[in-house]
Amino acid sequence: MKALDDLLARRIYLGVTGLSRAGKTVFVTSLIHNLLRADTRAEECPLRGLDVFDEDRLIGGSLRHDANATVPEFPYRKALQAITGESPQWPEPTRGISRIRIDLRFRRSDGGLTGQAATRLGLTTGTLQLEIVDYPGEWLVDLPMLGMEFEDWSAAMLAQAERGIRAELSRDWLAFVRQRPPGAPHDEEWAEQASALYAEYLRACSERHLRNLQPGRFLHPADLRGASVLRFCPLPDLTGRGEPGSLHATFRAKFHDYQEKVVRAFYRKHFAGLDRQVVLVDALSALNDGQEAFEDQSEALAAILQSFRHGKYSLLGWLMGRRISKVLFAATKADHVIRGDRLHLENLTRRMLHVLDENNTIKTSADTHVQAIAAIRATKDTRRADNGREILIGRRPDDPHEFPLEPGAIPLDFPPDWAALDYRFWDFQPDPAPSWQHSGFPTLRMPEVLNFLIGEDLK
Ligand SMILES: Nc1nc2c(ncn2[C@@H]2O[C@H](COP(=O)(O)OP(=O)(O)OP(=O)(O)O)[C@@H](O)[C@H]2O)c(=O)[nH]1
Ligand SMILES: [Mg+2]
Repeated sequence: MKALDDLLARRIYLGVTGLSRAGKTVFVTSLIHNLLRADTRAEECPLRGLDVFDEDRLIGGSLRHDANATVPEFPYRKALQAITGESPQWPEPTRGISRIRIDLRFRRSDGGLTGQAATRLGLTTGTLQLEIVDYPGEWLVDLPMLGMEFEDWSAAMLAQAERGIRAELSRDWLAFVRQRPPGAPHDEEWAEQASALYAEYLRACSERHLRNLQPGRFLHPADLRGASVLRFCPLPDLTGRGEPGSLHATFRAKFHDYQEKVVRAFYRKHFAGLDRQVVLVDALSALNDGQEAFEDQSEALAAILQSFRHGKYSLLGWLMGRRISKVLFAATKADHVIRGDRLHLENLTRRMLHVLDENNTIKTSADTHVQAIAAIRATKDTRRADNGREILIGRRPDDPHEFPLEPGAIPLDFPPDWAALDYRFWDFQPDPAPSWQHSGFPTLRMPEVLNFLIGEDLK
C-alpha cells in the first residue's frame, strides 16, 4: 500500500515572488513553520481556517532535503532563528533563488476526485509534496526586454534615467557612456567600467526604493556574479545596428545573449515548472515611499503581470510545459494597518492590479485572487481609551517596549490622492513571544491563502 500511496503522492511547485523586501522570506518561513507545528489539540493554532486542518485530516508535515538539488536551499532554520531568537529580528535580505520541500500527510476526504478514487482503492491517507521556490520579482521585471531590440531598449532606459530622482543617480554612468561614441571599437575594459557604473546606478535606485529596474540580474546576479553576459548597458545616440567590432554591435550581441541565456533560460528552467504562484505586493511601504517610488513600483508590477499572460499575444507564447493555474496577489504586512483598513488595503491592491492589467489578460489566463495578509503578525489591535479609535500596539526598532501607534488611513483610490495621504509605515519588529517557536506564528489570513493555493490537493 505504501508504494501505491507514494505513486499517488502529488508534487506541487509553488512559486513565491515579489520585489525586494516585499516579504518573501517571512512568508515562506511562516508557512513552513506553521505547517510543521500544526497541532489540532491546541486551542489557538494559527492554521485554524485551513480546511484540511479544521476537518482534522492533517496528519503532519516534514521537511525533505534533496541531495541532488541544483538550486540553493531556502534558509528556513536561519530565518526562524532570527525571528524567534533571544533578541528577535526580521531575517536578513536574501539573494537569488532558493527552494524548500515540505511533505504534508493527510487523511483523504470524501470530496474531490483524487480523494474518491484513492478511497475506493483503500487508501485513506495521502501525501502532498509541496516544493516552494522563492525567487526575486526583479527577474520577472526583465520579461518586457524580450520584446525589444537593443536600440529601443537603450532609448527607453536613457529616457527613464533622465527623469525625476533618477537624473541625479544616473549622472556618473551617463557622463561615462557619453564620452565615447557607440561606433568606437569595442574595448572590454571600457565595457566592464560602463556596466559597473550602470549596476551602481541601479543599486542606488533600489536603495531609494525604485523597483522598475532592468536588467534585474544586475541587482540580483545570483550565479551570474562577474559573468561576462552582464558586461553591457544601454548606450546613447544609437543609429542603425552598429558596425561589426564596435561598442554598439558588441553590446547589442550581449543584450541578445542576456535575452536568451538569462531571461528565457530562467523562464524555461524555473518558471515553466511552477503550478501555483504567490506574488507578494508591499503596497504599504510603497505608499510610504512617496509618489515617485510608488509609481515606479507600480510600473514594475505591470511588467511582472505580463509573466502571467497566456496565449497568442504573450511574450511567453513559446513557453511549453505546465502552466500556473492559480495566482494569488497578496498585499503583505496587513498587520501594519488597523483592522478597519485591511479590507481597504485589499481593495487598493485589487484596483492597482486592475488598472495595471489593462487588457484583463491575467484574469482570463489563470485563477487569480487578491488578499491582504500578514505572514507574521507583529502588532495587536486595540482602541484608544479617549476616543475609541482603532490603533495598533507594536514594537519599533529602537525600543524593546510595546507602544500604541497610529498608522493613519489607507487611501481608497488608485492612484492615491497624494495631497490628502496620511499614512505612516512604522517598521514594527517581531514580538519576543516564546510561544511562536512551539505553536507557530500568528498570522492574518494565511489559512485562506493555503486553501486557495493547495486546498484542492489536500482533499
Ligand atoms: N509586520 C510585518 N512585517 C513583515 C511581514 N513580512 C515582512 N515584513 C517586513 O518586511 C521586511 C522584508 O521581509 P522579507 O521577508 O525579508 O522580504 P523579502 O521579499 O524576502 O526581501 P529580499 O530577500 O530582500 O528580496 C521584513 O524585514 C519585515 O520588516 C509581516 O508579515 N508582518
Ligand atoms: Mg528574501
